Amino acid sequence: MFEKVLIANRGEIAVRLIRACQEMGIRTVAVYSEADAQALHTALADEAVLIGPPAPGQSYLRGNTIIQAAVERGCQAIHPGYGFLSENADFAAAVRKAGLVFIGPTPEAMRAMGSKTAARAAMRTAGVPMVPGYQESTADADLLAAADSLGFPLLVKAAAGGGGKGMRIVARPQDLADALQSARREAQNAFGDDRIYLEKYLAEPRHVEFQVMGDQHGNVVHLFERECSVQRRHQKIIEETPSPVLTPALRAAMGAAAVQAARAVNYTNAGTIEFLVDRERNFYFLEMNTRLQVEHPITEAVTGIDLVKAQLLVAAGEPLPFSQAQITQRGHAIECRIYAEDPANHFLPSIGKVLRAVEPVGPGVRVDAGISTGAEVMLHYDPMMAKLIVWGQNRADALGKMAWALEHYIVLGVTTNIPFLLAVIQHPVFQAGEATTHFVEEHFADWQPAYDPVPDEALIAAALSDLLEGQAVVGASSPSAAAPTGDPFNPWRQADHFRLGRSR
Ligand code: MV4
Repeated sequence: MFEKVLIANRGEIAVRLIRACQEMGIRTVAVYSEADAQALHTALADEAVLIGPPAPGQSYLRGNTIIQAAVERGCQAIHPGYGFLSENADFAAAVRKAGLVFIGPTPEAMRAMGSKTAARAAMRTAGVPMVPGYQESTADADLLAAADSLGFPLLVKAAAGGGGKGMRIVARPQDLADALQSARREAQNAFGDDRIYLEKYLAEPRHVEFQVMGDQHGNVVHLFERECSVQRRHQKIIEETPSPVLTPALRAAMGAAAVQAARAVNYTNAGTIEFLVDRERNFYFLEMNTRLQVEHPITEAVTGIDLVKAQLLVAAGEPLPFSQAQITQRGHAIECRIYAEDPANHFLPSIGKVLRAVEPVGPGVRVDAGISTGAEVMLHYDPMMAKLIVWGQNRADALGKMAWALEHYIVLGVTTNIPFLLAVIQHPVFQAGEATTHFVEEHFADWQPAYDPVPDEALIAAALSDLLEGQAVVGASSPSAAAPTGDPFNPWRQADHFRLGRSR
């Protein structure tokens, strides 16, 4: 096993990766930008290396700087987390070239799945069900001709795409030419690649993905599904497992297809096969994510498997520590993404200092937080503060626990989407397990919070206590004053967290 690993990320995922390493006796090296000198991940790692200014392009995206830090600090491996360099095949190749292990798939597997059309070609060969489409040529004339036999409505997609960029729904033949042109322009701007292809458009699908894991000895398993239909503008908000829409037979078929898909590209380490499920419960391969995903904790909750520890094991060349038959789903898990954003104002990020964050604590409740009391929500980075994960015996139990946890998650100083999340999980359509990918736009288009979740008195108290803490450091006359307030290990700081009753 590795002795020392560099964590090439920040925020909650960096903290989560460091914790897994610590539990396995692996030393960690954090990298941090000038904006993250006081960040939790910087403090928790055994060592920390400053890699540049706040802008990601000058810090967390500088692959060569990060590799150099790993070599200089004597690391054997780099974990990229999600986002930033995690799906950059050139970075993975450079890590390997530097004599280090990239904790993730090979650059070859990343490239095979990175292009959506290359992935579709590989999946067709492997016999994985796919949305009917046309990608044999990328010339406008051929696409126009192919559209007639595919039928309408159809979807124009970017070959280099993902995440909905360069995507156009076309309802009528006469609209296709314009859509091709504007999709090409958007794809060129977003990916530097204007190649596009066509797919039949599925109305109101469900988004169900399967977690897969492969080792370097030819073993590939799946760890069941996550349903991610509750999203807003291609940003996932709530994920759950098991999916309310899968039957045992469908689950088995999709799991087998996911393993087949991963095998087709000799996949190693953790990955996710995304599917769409239509109203008739047909399923179709959509794309593969070649990284550990944000929502991985719900899979951990129902399988009892620590995915990051498994990633470290297989990256070090060990066989998967579990067989397919040993992986089972137990109970139900839900994740809500807590964002510092204002649902009442176009979901704009709410930047500034978090005066107080009081996270819910209880059996079956897990909070993976990157931004907590004293931290700053910055424009440079994703405004996701934390992931709130609950586990229950069944879906009703998990839903009740999530409502409780959201009601007891108190954040002062920035606005959050917590009231919005509560409204979403309490909506009858979500409660019935019937939410499609169109659920949020259909039912929450102009949603406004019914109450102000933060009483003025609480804000004043938090601001005052923040002010007093600052003065106490200068005065240095009590034990709490002796330690710097930025120190996350300062027990005096933890002890004065307070709870507020909330009214609905
Ligand atoms: C689709 C689709 C319907 N039919 N493909 C959106 C992002 C990109 N990764 C693929 N996406 C979709 N592809 C066909 N043939 C609907 C979507 C889609 C979607 C997919 C997953 C999760 C959320 C979504 C929201 C809107 C549209």
